[in-house]
Amino acid sequence: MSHLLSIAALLTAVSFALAGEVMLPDPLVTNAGVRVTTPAAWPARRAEILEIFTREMFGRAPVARPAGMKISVMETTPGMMDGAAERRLIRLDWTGPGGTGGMNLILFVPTAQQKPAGCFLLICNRPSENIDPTRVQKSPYWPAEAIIARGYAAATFYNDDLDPDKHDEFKNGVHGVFDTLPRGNDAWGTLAAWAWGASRAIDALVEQPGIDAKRIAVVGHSRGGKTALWCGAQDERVALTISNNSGCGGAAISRGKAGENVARINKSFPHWFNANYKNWDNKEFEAPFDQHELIALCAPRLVYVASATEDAWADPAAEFRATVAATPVWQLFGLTGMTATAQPAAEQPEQAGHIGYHLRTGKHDLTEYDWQQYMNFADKHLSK
Ligand code: GTR
Repeated sequence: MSHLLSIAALLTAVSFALAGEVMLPDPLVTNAGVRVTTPAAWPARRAEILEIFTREMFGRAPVARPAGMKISVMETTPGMMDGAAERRLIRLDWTGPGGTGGMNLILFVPTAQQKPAGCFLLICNRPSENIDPTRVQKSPYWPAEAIIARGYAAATFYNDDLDPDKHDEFKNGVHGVFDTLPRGNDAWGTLAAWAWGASRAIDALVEQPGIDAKRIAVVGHSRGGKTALWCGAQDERVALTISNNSGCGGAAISRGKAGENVARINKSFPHWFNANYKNWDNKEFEAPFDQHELIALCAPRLVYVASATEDAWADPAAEFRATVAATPVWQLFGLTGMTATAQPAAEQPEQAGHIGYHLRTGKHDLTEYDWQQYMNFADKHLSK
């Protein structure tokens, strides 16, 4: 009987998927089945969802800000970018049971600013020439000059400083410094280590002169986009969380997803998520969570999701759907989340609500067009 029931449930889910209407877990219903109807009840429900994503997917960081972490401004250089910006090279150092570690943070602060500037922090998962602090090499992946020209500070770090992007059984990077052995099935993976690094970068940014600690945006592309979402989901200092082409394990709904799926991502990148996430290989429809709830963890703060037309591997439709499915949590606060119900056409950004979205023509990439949309959205919603 129960067998028949589960087949029936599966068929229902499949037919929903085929109709493009996937049944999703409701972010506003608690684990005990109680509906959340007031903003005051959201923090407790948020804590439940956060625990699910920690336990089942990204993993538990063994430490928050390490006691004794040192933040050092190694160098301050005025007159960069023809005088438009001051460059600060910042070093963070920490010690844990397994030794020492640290990260470098590159920061450009606009000089022509009356008030402290909002700041875009990029989690860089591309070779470090994309974030050249000398600005001899320029990349649309981090158009620091354009960010400064729009009155924002531009900060970035290289994800490899936290944990190299290869499966080494979690020996190097911050895992080697902080892990207690044996590692549990819920121990943090590599994306959680990068997200932790983004929060440490924010520790440094909030104490920088000329930076408005209330206007910090975290940006990531693809695997960095998944990371940005996990950082923004946990760290309430992030005013605006930006997912660029994050796809599977990021903004895209996993149930019925086209392109990459949970089993495939766990096989190709066994180090990205925790061991428990492998339990959901080919079981997306049974999981007690889906990716719209990762977005919902940021509510009522600002979120932006972007897709590209040729990025079928990420599934742009599934990325957009997640913004719609997360929207009831913003509505709980009397805010609008995603204002469109149908996926906007390419180059028709939807930016009226607290969740922004655009579809860009082209391939899987983070381009200057994407950056300009993020800054347009920040101009509208991140109060000056
Ligand atoms: C792909 C991976 C995606 C995405 C991408 C990237 O190989 O399957 O999930 O993260 O890499 O980071 O560019």
